Amino acid sequence: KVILPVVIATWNVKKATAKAMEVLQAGGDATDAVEQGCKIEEANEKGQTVGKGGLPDRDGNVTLDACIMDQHGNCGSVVYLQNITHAVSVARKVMEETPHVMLAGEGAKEFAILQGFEPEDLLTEASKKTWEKWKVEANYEPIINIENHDTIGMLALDKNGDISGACTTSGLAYKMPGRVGDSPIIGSGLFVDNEIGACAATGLGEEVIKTVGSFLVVELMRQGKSPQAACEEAIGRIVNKPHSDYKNFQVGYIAINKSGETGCYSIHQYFSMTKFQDGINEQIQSDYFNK
Ligand code: SD4
Repeated sequence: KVILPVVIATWNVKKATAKAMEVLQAGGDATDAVEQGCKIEEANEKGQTVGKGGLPDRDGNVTLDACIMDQHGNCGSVVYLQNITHAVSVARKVMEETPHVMLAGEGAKEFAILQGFEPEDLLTEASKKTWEKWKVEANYEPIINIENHDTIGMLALDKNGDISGACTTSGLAYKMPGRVGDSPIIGSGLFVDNEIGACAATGLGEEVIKTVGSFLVVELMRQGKSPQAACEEAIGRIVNKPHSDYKNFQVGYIAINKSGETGCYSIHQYFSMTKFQDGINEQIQSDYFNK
């Protein structure tokens, strides 16, 4: 028998999963849980890949991507959002208050301000220093350091058995201005199908988009695969491409199905998933392809 509720998230984000669990225990649904959980990382200035304090693009602009998807299949997303810390909450407002799914750039920011979000400078002193150091040797190549990732993707299965998910990131550090990754793209960085399960991705977004990774994982689960087997096959789609350059980038998936089974898998070592279930909030090291 499955013990509900369950929360999982990419990387080591125990404070975020604890917040999500607190929301669920207090009677909140899965959508409230993933939003509130993701907000913890967005507000954490020390995390340099999400929300405030996120590392900027190569010109020094912090631009955020986020999305959310609920148990009814509704979704909302913001891309290239500037000056608003809680991108995931703006994505939720797009889902709930507009007839659209995605808002980008200036339009997303104007919408957020109209909704009552306070604009602020997201480039912290620490991230500015890190960027300035990078600029000294900046060789305008995409930086694909496998340690340079900790986008938060979070999936929750609430006590009613409903699933929601959210994803939020400042994207790849020192990306080209205007670049958008997988995280706000429904089906790539996140996908939820309340009849089957859900998946979230982290890592080099371009590779996730090319294989529509999260949708793929959910469809594999629909065909009967466990969350673990589905994540492994989706990583296989990336690494088994002819001429795949997978040795030079990381991608990781987490997934949950309707029965509360979970899985995670990545290309390289050191990916992890945080899981909170039955009173235990733990970091689980992911198995990986490149051994
Ligand atoms: C992106 N997938 O923008 C994100 C980056 C990431 O952990 O996952 N970092 O491509």
